[in-house]
Amino acid sequence: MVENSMFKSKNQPSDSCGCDMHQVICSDNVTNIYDRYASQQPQCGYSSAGICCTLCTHGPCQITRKASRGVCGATADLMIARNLLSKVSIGTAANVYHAKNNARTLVAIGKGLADYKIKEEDKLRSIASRVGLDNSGPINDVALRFGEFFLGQINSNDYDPLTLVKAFALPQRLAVWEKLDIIPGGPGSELMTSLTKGLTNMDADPIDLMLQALRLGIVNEFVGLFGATTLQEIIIGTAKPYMGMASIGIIDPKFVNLLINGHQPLLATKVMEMAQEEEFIDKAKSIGATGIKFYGCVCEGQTLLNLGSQFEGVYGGPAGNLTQQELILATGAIDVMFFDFNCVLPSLVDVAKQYHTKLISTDKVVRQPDVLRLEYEPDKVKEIAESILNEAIKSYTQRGRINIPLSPPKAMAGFTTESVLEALGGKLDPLVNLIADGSIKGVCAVVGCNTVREGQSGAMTTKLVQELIKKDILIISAGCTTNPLENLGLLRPEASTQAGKRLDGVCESLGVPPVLSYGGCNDIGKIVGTVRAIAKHLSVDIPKLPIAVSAPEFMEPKAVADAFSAVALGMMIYLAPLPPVLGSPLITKLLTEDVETLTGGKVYVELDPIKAAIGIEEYINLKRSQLL
Ligand code: XCC
Repeated sequence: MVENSMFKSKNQPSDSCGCDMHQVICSDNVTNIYDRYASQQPQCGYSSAGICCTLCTHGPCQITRKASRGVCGATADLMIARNLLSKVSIGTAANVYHAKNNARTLVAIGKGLADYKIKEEDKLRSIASRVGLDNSGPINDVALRFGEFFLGQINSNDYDPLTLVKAFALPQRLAVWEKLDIIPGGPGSELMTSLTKGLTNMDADPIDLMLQALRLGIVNEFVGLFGATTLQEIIIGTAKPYMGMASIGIIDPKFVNLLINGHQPLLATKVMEMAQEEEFIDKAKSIGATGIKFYGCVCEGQTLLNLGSQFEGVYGGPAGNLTQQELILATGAIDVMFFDFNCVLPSLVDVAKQYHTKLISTDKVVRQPDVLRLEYEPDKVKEIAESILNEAIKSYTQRGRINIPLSPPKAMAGFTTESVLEALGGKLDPLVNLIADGSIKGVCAVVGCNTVREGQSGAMTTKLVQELIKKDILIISAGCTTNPLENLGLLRPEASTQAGKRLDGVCESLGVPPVLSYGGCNDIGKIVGTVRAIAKHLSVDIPKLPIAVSAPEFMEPKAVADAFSAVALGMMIYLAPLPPVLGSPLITKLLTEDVETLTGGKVYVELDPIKAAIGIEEYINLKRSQLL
């Protein structure tokens, strides 16, 4: 690969495929996330500590040695609490939006308007009866009833406690939330209240703002993440263990190639289904391609790998995460990239032009100037899918230079509460016994994004995971964090030799890797499902379990909302990089210590992955000693 003077930043991809492609994109003088990060240095210290406010025209204000308050009188505590609540609001809104699209699809299926068949009938009937609906009769009638019920929950008032929360939360959790008065009502209404509280000179009580953030955390889990995962599974199927491939190296230039990006795979599964029809295979062959293939980017790539067994030979695997999005296009071998939700870098329009890729937006919330819009509507999936395939076939003929790095690693994915149970003979007892006898010391979820901050870009995630598995702590991953773990081969069953002896023994006997991928970041909802099942099985509340959560390279508002969900659920969540709260000793202490006395959950921050692994192990050991 060509050395280039632009290839100068210290913050490079942590994997060799990414490094190679970074050199390519730099040699081509094309904008990319690594170089833009370097150009932004040094970044603002006030914002990093959370002590700035741009809400009104008295400002912008910063808290400094000579100014302990903004012009309006807001303290650092208030600025930080208000900013945090605003991030939790954005993140919760986004997850609920995703859930709403799934519920709309259920309604359309129920009315016979959408070209989908319910794949998980039992699951749908079971959740319908949990919320008190009639679950008998034709399955499409149940889909209509549940879909309309779910949309009704989204639009309900914030003074009526949500049925979804009352039906699915553990009774012990409900009691904790009742005491704190944070059992939420409808998401739309709760979000309106939250944003109103965040107005200038409105709610000036940092503690009240943080309680509202916890309330949104509950909405985020029981409407956003639940709707994004469970409703999706009902429509397109539940994941099953599957051995696939990952990394940028999976792209096969002989095929017409489509990159799927986002979080909402309903449309993508339909496009992949149609790509297998003779009509499209013939069209691809007529222009000299071997066939049509799909790859995933960001979380949808991981979610689709989990459904890999349904798309054998069509879905090539997850090519990369957000930090690699531009690098994937720089291969020159992606003919169409279609995206349905975050994360889509705003720079893509320019990058795509350089490498011939045709961009297509498939949801009204993702728009870029001059990008073709074929927006998802449940009753139009077939015609949208057809147009996407035709665009890809057209674009294939426009290719220029191709640059594909190294051979890709294998990756086993497709885990979920059901498949973990299946691997253990259909019962939770074996898992509980393995934890009780120390073969598995505990479980740590490793979720969320990767950032391009120096020392991160996957490096932080992989170091943390390598340390944790050495300590016999089983990893469940979800989100873009899975990508660097795949690139390092940690999702292969053979990777268990890198784990401690006891965990290695468990993985070997079950034929699974020490990192179990649950899919994309929305699939965090499925991780919570597993945790809830274990707690229920043991008849204890969630904070009693030797289970921790970590987001070692968290990046954006959905992750902040997820962090508040974890704290509300009573779990410790480890975060890096530093969340923008350190300018307020009050909020820092509240989130890292005091909240534990309220919900049983807390935030743990540590920038060194080795020390972080020790901290997580100590937490797990403490929970073990209290439980066993
Ligand atoms: Fe975006 Fe989920 Fe984060 Fe990946 S993991 S960088 S949000 S795509 Ni949520």
